[in-house]
Amino acid sequence: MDAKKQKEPSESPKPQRKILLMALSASGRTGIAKKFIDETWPQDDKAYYKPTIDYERHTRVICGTEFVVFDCGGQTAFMDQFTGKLAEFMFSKVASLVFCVNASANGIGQISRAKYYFDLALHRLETYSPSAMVFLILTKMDLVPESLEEEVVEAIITYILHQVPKKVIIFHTSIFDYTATQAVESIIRANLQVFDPVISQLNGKRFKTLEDPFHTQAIQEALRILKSTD
Ligand SMILES: Nc1nc2c(ncn2[C@@H]2O[C@H](COP(=O)(O)OP(=O)(O)O)[C@@H](O)[C@H]2O)c(=O)[nH]1
Ligand SMILES: [Mg+2]
Repeated sequence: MDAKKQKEPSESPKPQRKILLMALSASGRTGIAKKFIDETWPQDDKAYYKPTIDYERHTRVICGTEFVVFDCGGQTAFMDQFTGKLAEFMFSKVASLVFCVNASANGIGQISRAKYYFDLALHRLETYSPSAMVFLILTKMDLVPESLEEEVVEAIITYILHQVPKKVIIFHTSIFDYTATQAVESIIRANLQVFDPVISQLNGKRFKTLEDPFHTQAIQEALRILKSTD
């Protein structure tokens, strides 16, 4: 056999999914990014956290699909750039926008800024990647007293989704329990189109915390897809 031919790559390029992770600073965005790129990362290891400068790009291959995760710095100057002069670069070919909102008191104190950038990001997405999925993660839920949880979640969702025409899938997470991992797994599954995650009916009133009652079905579906790509 021709040696030159042997060296040619036999595989077709992997399908890619660009995931844009956005949030104001210290909203727990990098904590979520880590779940995409390194499942083994200990959730409570604070040494991993440092302010994200500009953006960090990570890749990971899952089920033959390359996930390209952009962890976008949350300082105003960066957010203005991403939604301004870098908008075409940032928002083109996006499969999913994952926007994190810090549900703790600190986050609620900045919610109008979060809403401003969320709306701006949705506008840019509409221009450059109109078919992208949108996920909203309410982070740091462990810092919300249980007695206020429902009220806080409902208030944040109502505020953030005010006049948002697009379907938005919502998760509530804490890095100190399994919810952050579950949310990321669901987003990955949605991007692999294994099955739709639990979708909130976003009328500003009804929402669901993440549950995955479909383990068996999901595993069977994943196996079917894996087998068909053999
Ligand atoms: N209590 C609590 N703290 C969190 C959670 N997620 C992140 N943090 C903390 O919040 C700070 C900022 O998190 P980070 O992921 O770096 O936020 P980023 O600036 O949005 O990337 C860090 O000190 C984290 O330990 C969470 O779910 N619960
Ligand atoms: Mg960060």
